[in-house]
Amino acid sequence: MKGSTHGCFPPPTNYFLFFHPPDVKADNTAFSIGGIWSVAKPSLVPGSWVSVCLSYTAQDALWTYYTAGKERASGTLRSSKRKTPPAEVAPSGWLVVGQDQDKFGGGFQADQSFRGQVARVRLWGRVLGAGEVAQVAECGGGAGDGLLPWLTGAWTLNHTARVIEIPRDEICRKKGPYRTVLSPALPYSTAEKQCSAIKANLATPGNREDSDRLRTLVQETDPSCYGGPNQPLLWLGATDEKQEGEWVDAKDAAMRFTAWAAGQPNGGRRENNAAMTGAGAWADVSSKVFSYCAVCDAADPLVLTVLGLCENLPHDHYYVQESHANTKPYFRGYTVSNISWLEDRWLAKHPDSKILLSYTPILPYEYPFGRRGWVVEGAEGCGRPGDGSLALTLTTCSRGNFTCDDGSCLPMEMRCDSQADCPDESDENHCELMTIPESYRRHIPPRSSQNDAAYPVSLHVSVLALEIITDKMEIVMDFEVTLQWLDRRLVFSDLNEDSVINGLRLDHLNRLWIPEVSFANAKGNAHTLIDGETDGSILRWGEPRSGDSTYSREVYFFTGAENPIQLKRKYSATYSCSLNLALYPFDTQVTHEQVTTMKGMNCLVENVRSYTGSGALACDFVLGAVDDFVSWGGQRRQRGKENWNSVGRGRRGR
Ligand SMILES: [Ca+2]
Ligand SMILES: [Ca+2]
Ligand SMILES: [Ca+2]
Repeated sequence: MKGSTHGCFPPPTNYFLFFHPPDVKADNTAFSIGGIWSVAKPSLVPGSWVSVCLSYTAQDALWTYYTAGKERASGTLRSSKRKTPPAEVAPSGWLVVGQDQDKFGGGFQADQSFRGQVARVRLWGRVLGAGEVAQVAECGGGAGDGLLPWLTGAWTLNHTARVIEIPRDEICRKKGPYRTVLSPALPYSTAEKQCSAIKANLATPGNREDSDRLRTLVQETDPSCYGGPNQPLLWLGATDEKQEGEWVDAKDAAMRFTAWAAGQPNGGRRENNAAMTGAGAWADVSSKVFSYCAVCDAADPLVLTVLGLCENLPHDHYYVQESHANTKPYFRGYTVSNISWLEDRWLAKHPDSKILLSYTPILPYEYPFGRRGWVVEGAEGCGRPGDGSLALTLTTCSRGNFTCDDGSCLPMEMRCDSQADCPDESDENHCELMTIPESYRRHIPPRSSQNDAAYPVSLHVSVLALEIITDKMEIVMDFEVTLQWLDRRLVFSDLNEDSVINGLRLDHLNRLWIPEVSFANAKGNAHTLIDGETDGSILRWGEPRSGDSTYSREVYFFTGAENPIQLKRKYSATYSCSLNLALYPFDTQVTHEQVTTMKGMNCLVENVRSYTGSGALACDFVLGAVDDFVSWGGQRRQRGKENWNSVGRGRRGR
């Protein structure tokens, strides 16, 4: 099977269905038997032939899913409604390939069809063993043809489906290496980087035959690489950089085959890389001086995902390197578009669309892998007026990874964590942290939900120091106020587990609604402040949601409904004390720190009781048990007590 499907869940008339529906997570393959659905993964590698096998026994409802001859998933097919497994399949019926039938033997829709190639579909009347499945995957005949052999003439063709001849070797050939030619001549370090950006290594031939194939591939792809039989043609992955005289390939494996020209290697510590001549002989050369063509070898086909294509662009999001054309790799989209090189630029074309995307590299050997500025012709960028350019990312990185501008991949956790991890440090660029919608009004407090008028804010006061000025009967208190609240109007991006890294700048804070708290019985006008001393941050409490492929950078979004804003600031306030300190320290007296909310916080007061000092603050104090006087929509969250406890009862110690 080779290609991709677009379809929808069918009515229950189909006894057996097996496909890759777009409404199931993209990595999964779905199937149903007798109307009961299940999902298996991983799915197919797009653009390359893969054997797919599903086995099922009606007695115990056991299924096993194989791709490329290996077991990938298994399970039992039962539904919550129907405890019994589906009945055995009834005699007579239709076997439809590439479509789900909406009615018996028909009701086909072109936009729900499989797009790609299918070969050697067979059905067996028994469950094949794992060994047999592996044999079938390699086009071996051990399992026989089963109930239904693959007869190309036996099928009725609908719509645009047609029969093509595919050489058996193309389906059954041993996989890899998948080769990508880099040309024209380029420096060694650039070639190495380009290969690594597509999860490949600089090629080193494994035997004489392979050496000839490599040479022919380069010469045929770009004749300009060939300078004559005795001139270097391409870089090899072979190096003795680490240990002089000990040559290894690009994966650090010992050489299985070498073809040194007479007298080579001879460069000692000055020449630590190998190049192959037009005649296939090797020489050690310096990586710093020369430029040659190169070939990247990968175990899997080169599949590129394009990020940043906005919705009005028809181009495919996935491309597979199918061949080489015009001296460069040629990428075919899952449906009909392609990415190819023409004269001096890379073009992404869709045959049915006048919209052309192009990228013109500064240096002719630069590839569009990674994040690049593309020009949009025939349409205004992403629909924004005057926007004819677009940042597109062509990436080989898998889900959960971030693509650096140069194409290398990092775990998403390294994105915006204040440490440069990409070779070009691009993981720390464009760390937006927060999106404030245009409709945001900072004088309007957030709401906890549609029906809820009141809004909870957590207030935590932590006393840092107390000084008693006996002659004035005053207490000077140093304390830290922590406020936490949720603002569901906001969206945060790429939050870090360490909230220090999610720090909000003053200009952020000045655009947000901020609760204000005053220290009512302190002397003077004492209240919370937003200034350079205020420490604002976002706490990552919720699960991330991945941005879709219209974003040119992989992004994790966090909703303001789950991830609170936190403000911390230290204050010093003077309280007039009505204590009689004559007997101090031999008695117990009580004073209050009064905290009230003010200014635009009438909605708060319902849920946040003002703290009126239910416990005493001690002069030589002990901070004791605490009150939880705040709840988030009625649900207290356990995030470590210290975050939630107010300054509590202090007891005068002795
Ligand atoms: Ca050397
Ligand atoms: Ca040499
Ligand atoms: Ca980083």
